[in-house]
Amino acid sequence: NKKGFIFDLDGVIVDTAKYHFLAWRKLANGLGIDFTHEENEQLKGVSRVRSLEKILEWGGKTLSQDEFTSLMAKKNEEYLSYISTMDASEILPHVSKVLEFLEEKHQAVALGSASKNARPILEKVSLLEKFNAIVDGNDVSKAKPDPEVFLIGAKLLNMQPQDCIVFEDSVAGVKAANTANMISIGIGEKDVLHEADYVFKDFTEMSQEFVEAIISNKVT
Ligand code: G16
Ligand code: MG
Repeated sequence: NKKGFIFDLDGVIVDTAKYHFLAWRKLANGLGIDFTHEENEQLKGVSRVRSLEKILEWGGKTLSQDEFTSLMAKKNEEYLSYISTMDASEILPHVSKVLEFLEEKHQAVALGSASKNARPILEKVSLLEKFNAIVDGNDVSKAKPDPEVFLIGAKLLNMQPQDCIVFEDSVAGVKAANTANMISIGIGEKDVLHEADYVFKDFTEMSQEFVEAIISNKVT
């Protein structure tokens, strides 16, 4: 049996969600806007453009197109400075183990990220060659919660959506996976990711038996 396993990047493979948060908060504070951790959940998995739009909405601010573009560039510069020192030690617990297990079982594995920085990050943590296909923010026209990113992933893996499993840490990403008709597995808090088919706090909580059951159709 062969399934398609599609991994989100930020917050699933590496903990870059904290760097996005720090960079956005710095930028927002510079505009006199603050946002809560709860609001930050709404930025996870969401594109760069949409994230800035949301922050401006929360602060009741409007900007010219030029200012908007320059702030996006500023945020990315700040973010890049955080990720410039990343290495394999920032891979989240048991991620490498899960990827190795899937390889052993000859499963199809893809990345499905909203980030335009996905490839350089995977290179930095030496995981690029673990993926049979990579879909990132440069490949999609519609951001999560639109299912486009995962549907392209399934296509590149030559798998039907219903034979795909998505690992996601964001509400938007779980919605995208559900809309794509894939099995959604939330990585994080149950109360935040309650729309997911299954939720694990992290990959250390997900047993090999569970993955085997998915592969052999005992979990749907
Ligand atoms: C990620 C993050 C989002 C971020 C988006 C765009 O997606 O979760 O917070 O805004 O990518 O990233 P960038 O500014 O690097 O293009 P994912 O889908 O990997 O969680
Ligand atoms: Mg994510």
